[in-house]
Amino acid sequence: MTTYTPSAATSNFINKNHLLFINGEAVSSISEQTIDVYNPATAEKITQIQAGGQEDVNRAVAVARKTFEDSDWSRALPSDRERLLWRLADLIEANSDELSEIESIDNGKSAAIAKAVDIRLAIDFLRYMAGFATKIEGSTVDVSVPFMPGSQFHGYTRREAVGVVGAIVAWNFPLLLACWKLGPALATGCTVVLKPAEDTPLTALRLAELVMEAGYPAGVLNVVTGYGHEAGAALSSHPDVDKLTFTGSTPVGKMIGKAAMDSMTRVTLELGGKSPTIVLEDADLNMAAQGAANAIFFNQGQVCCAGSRLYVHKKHFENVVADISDIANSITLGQGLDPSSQMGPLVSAKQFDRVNGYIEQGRKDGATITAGGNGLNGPGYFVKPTVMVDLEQNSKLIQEEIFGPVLVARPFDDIDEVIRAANDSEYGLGASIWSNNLSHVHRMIPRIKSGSVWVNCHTALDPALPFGGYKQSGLGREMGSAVIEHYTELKSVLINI
Ligand code: TXE
Repeated sequence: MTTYTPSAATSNFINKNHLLFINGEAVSSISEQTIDVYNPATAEKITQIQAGGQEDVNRAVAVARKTFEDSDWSRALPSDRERLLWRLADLIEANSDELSEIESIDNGKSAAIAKAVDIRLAIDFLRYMAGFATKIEGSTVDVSVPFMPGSQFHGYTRREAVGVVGAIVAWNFPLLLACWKLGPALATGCTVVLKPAEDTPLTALRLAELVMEAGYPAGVLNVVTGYGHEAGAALSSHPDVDKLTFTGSTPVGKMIGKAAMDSMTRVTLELGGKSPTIVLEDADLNMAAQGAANAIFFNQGQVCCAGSRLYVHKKHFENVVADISDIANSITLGQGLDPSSQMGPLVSAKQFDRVNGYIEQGRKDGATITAGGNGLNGPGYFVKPTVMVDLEQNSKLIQEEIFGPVLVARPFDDIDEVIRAANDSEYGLGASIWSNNLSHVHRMIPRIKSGSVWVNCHTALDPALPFGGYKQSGLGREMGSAVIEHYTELKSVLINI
């Protein structure tokens, strides 16, 4: 197996003694327990992190509370918050080679793709959020309190930072997801306790260093690494957290939502998906086949809005499936630091077993496999891009989130049928329609129950467009101006003049 050597900066960072990051300082966890971190391309241990627990979360939340209530940060002007966020985005950009290498070694994804997509989107989003720091507005409201006749009033609303934010994120886009939480928190003046996924904690720790370098006061961003059932559960049930924001699985999202309600903590959840890719009769078929392949195989299929169900008009079904299968067979699997690698390994042994388990289930259910259909023998957690047909709409592989490079395709006859099939899911995160018939497309968009609908593209994200789920795909929205509402409280003011 070829060994790819990262830059000296990346190696130096990975080889550091990784501690928690609280109040601007690297500190040991109280228990001093650690968690091993692996490179999923080689299954080798690369470093270890602290296994933070309840007491560490208590420390971090106390610091975040103090910093929110009484510090230079609590007195920062909106223009200060804007300037700092720009500086942070600039620092991420200046360090994007290192960050993408760390992400690649920790998560398995291609470093080149991480730089072009994950890190690029994080930078653009922070810059977009920086602009909001100076544009947080309430409104004046004409009021006439009916039971106080004769009085005159001045009524208005203000938006105020929600306070201490507890952010728990998944491992599929570690830095980007952290920035999706951090951006609106820092634009509005909140403080943050971030719990990265135990599988991919490293870029969050590097981000904490960059936050300090950008000039943020200590205590604005605190990072507690650790297991979900320990550090994550402690953060989600902490009574002094004002808002929780989570990206991860739907079952854990529900647990976090329930814990949040015990102390009426505000909560937004970005959860799983089973997004349909719909190819209509009139679509540009080459574009649709390439687009459908990208929709499922990008990031090894570990994308919450991955196009994991493909519905193709019956006239083109066999051709489109054959084209996607050819594309799948041509994808080069390899280590993320290998510049020729187009697809890396899955993030962990757990995900490797899970995805292979689904492929086996598909076989048992009578699927015909037209590409892939197995994992590679180790080391590393590589699964071949896989395409399956001949499964029923109610089969597990069509209904459950696999979170790997596995596409299941079905033919359809007419638009009503495909809309019924597309909506026949407990999830509702994304959907794409491939067509050049504007009238069909515009009539379909309102009928599809998902937070995003893409036309002739899939998983195309822009900081200005909100992102989030219908149904069991979540609550609330990330990005866009909509996210500001989730990081602020709305206060009504009425003055008897
Ligand atoms: O997710 P978890 P897992 C889906 C996807 C995947 C499956 C399992 O289908 O195959 O979930 O992945 C923290 N209290 N998605 O098990 O457990 C955990 O430490 C508080 C879709 O890795 O949800 C990590 O930081 N926090 C998803 C984060 O939750 C807890 C992305 C996500 O881990 C916790 C990831 C608890 N009790 C997985 N238990 C998407 N929306 O894209 C765990 N965590």
